[in-house]
Amino acid sequence: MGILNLREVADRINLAINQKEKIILFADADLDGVASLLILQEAIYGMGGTVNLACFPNREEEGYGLNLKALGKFKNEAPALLITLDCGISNFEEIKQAKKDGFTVIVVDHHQVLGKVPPEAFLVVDPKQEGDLYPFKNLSNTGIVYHLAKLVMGGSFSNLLNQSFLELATLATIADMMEEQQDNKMIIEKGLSTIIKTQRPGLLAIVEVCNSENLSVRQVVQKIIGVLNITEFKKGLPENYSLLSMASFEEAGGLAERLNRLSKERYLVIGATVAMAEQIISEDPTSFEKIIFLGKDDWVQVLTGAIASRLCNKYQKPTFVFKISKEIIRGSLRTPRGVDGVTALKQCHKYLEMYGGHQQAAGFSLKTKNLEKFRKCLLDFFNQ
Ligand SMILES: [Mn+2]
Repeated sequence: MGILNLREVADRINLAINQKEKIILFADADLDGVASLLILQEAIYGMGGTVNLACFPNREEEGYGLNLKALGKFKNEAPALLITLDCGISNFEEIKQAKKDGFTVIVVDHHQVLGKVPPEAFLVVDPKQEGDLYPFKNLSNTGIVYHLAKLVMGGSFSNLLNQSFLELATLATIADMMEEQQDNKMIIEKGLSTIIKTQRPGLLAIVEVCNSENLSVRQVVQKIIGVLNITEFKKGLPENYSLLSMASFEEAGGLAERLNRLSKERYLVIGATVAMAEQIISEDPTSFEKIIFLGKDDWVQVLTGAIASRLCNKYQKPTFVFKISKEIIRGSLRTPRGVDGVTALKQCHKYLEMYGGHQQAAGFSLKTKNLEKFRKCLLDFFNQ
């Protein structure tokens, strides 16, 4: 049994290519989203089609997923096929709006389904949705798109492309911390076998920056992910995407060096923020007995996931880390193994604007005025 709706989505994309419909791809800006978009884009080009717009939400400004601000920006492109990648499964309102605007929306996501799939979406692919009989549920989004690309390209899918896509899927699977079993294990084994000598110029440039004699392939890949998984935007595009889509190795070299420097700075900021959080927790341990719930107005929103991960590892408690601004708060949640964070968010969703993710790693946003109510609700939930 294949992944539910995957064949239908591939057929719909081929129809759009043949009828020269506009195609817009909208993906999360982390490595899984970026790799998903790259693969689908290259498959569409491989079939003689065009991607009219490749978009990524800037998390600092737009938060996670499809959002009304982004929709406003490309509203004039309708009618078009709008495909969300590594996001979309919880964008009920936004997809409703997109449909109203004249878009045919397809969701390709791997995050938890919040009860139902967005009803206004034309087609939804998500192995976690009801009725999906595909046995393996923990593919990265890029892993799903890899299968989609195969279906879109059919007989035109070359060995070279297959290997290149597997390299991207490998990076995404490890970056998203998907369990390395079954399908994922296979993807990673194949991807790692060629990644150091990759044909993709931008990836080769970052390999060169991260590689050194004493490191295993796996360690090099971990370094690459450290550099590429969180990203800065430049001219509206995340720089990891810019790098991985560059056609010349020479051009890519400079950007790879710069991203590597940026990531080192970023690790210093993460370290300093974690230290500050630990200080706050040690001064008032009773307030953090059940959950770690912490945010400041000068914390960097794109780093909240990494900060929450470290704190959750150390304290082994559900950990909520967020950046506070005047109107809206955005943040990340990490939970110890066996604790389902999405269910906690679902329980308190009336205080939230937006939430979603995986059991162990999720995101949320809320109005600043609801912060205390949200905290109380979480405490009630985790006190049960
Ligand atoms: Mn993902």
